[in-house]
Amino acid sequence: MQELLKTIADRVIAGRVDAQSPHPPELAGQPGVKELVTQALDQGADPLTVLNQGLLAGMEVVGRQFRDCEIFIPDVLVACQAMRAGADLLRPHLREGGASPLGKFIIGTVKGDLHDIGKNLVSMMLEGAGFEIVDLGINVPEEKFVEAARAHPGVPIGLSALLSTTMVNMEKTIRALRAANLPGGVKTVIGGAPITQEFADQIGADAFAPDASLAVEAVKRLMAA
Ligand code: B12
Repeated sequence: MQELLKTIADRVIAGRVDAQSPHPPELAGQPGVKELVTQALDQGADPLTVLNQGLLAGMEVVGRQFRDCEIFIPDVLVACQAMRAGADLLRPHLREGGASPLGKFIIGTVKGDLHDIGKNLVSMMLEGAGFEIVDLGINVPEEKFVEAARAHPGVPIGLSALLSTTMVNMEKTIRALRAANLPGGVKTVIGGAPITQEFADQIGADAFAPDASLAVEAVKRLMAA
């Protein structure tokens, strides 16, 4: 199984979605992430292990190579496509069988920021834990968060940011939510690669989680508080 998980990570890095995909030419005819994830699930692999040790392990390498300028935006985009194809297959398996909705959760990537893989993973894990997700998408302005909070009273809100230049928009969003003075207030949880607990405290977010699994716990804690 370890070998298969490693191959899944390698195929994410190579951006190979499936066996029919023309990219990359040197892997023509070879299985892609879709076939390999299906194979792992058929062999009884734990979906969370496939996510963490296959798909996310691959994305970690992609992140490092992008940072070190070894690969460029088009390479990152094909890797993201492969990662998404695998995540789509895992989604139904991550759902707790027939769990009744625990409540809703609003989530979006803040203004100026187009990164959505982390946000989508957090959504997927929360969905799996029994939450109904209201996904506002990417590049979400403060007003849209406020509008959603008004439409879904008492529902906690998750903010995602991946850029140091857009982290500041988390603070603006939290301020706008407070200024809207909604009955019962609004609880916020934030996350994204550059986000820390210290930053969350500094901007007055109610919670922070460094990854999708801990996000589920953080949201459950927020709702119980
Ligand atoms: C993929 C990627 C892209 C893709 C995005 C595709 C997409 N649909 O998302 C593309 C190619 C479009 C892109 C563009 C850019 N990117 Co980019 N990108 C990345 C990369 C390689 C991976 C990010 C990722 O998806 N990681 C995998 C996911 C699973 O991890 P994650 O997002 O951190 O999410 C986890 C946690 O953080 C947490 N989490 C995330 N959100 C939330 C929300 C809540 C509520 C909670 C609780 C938790 C939580 O849980 C998630 C799951 O465990 C990172 C490198 C890195 N190491 O992060 C750079 C990176 C983020 N990008 C970077 C840059 C600079 C850019 C560009 C400016 C590049 C350019 N010159 O144009 C543009 C900006 C575009 C924009 N306006 O947003 C920099 C940011 C540097 C900085 N400190 O600001 C990074 C760090 C790369 C680098 N080292 O230079 N990028």
